[in-house]
Amino acid sequence: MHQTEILSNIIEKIKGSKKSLVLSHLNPDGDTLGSMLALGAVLKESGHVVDHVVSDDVPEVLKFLPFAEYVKRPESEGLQKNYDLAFSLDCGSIKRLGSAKSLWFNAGATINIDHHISNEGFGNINWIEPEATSTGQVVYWLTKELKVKITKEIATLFYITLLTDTGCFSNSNTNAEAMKWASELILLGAEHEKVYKKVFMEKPYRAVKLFGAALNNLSLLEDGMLAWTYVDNGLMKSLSAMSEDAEDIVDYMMRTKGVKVGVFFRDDLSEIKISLRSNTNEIDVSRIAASIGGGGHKRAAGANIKAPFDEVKKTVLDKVLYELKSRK
Ligand SMILES: [Mn+2]
Repeated sequence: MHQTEILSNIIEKIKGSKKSLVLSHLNPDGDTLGSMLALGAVLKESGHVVDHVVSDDVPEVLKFLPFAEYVKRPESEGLQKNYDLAFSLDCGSIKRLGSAKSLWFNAGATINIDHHISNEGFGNINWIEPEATSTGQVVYWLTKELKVKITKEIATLFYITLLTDTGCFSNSNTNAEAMKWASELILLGAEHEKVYKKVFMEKPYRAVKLFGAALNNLSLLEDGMLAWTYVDNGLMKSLSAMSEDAEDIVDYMMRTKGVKVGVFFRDDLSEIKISLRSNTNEIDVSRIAASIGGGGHKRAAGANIKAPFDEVKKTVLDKVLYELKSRK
């Protein structure tokens, strides 16, 4: 199922190298961090010296992840220089690497591993598997091929990529393959109960309050097929909320009966962050996101726009309404 030639190229690169850099995307989630930390451990096991770099902070709810203590910022002291290899995990576009971009460009070879259909192919080697449940699953295939032992910690990291990217086994990518993989990981010792509890059942109070405020702002359009809401910077500030606290709001909106598309806006003063979700294969939100400079998957995508909120709101909602109307 995976692309054998690309895979053997990557294996060859890994075998011929010693110093590696592994990178997650801005505003890191369970998939990008889980796949980066798992790959870091696998490369170490293959004899590499590895640096783990993210341009944003690791969200509080993900700090418990095995090896999360290794994560550094691009500007941190003590990073190696002249990497043989740089790996980008779960980043659809080079922009998503943030200020780690300069480290990426200085590496001997760059390897882009992802499952976003919209991936721009910005690496020397690009291994993009849109059918993979998570980027973590692509790293899992690589690990198997490298014949590195999957420890309990690595299995737990893979499990979190699966759990978060399937929306706790509820999204359209929750198929027999995903369930089979979950079973394999649990047999390998993945701490599945702990992961679920830590990520989903220990939200900070401020995040739960933010959730409530966002749901209070919820509106429906187009006979209830479009749900949208927003939070502004004033609200975020009054709750001392952080961007990570707003992560799940858009997914929760999609529980509304009859909703086909959900849009969530967050105005953080410097720009408007837009999250898009689709409940139906008829509407591909990655195309809508791409038309405003973002990207993602068919059913989950996003973009950031520097423009006044009312303008952005109108542009995005009009695009979604157009899609909904043309499919009636
Ligand atoms: Mn992902």
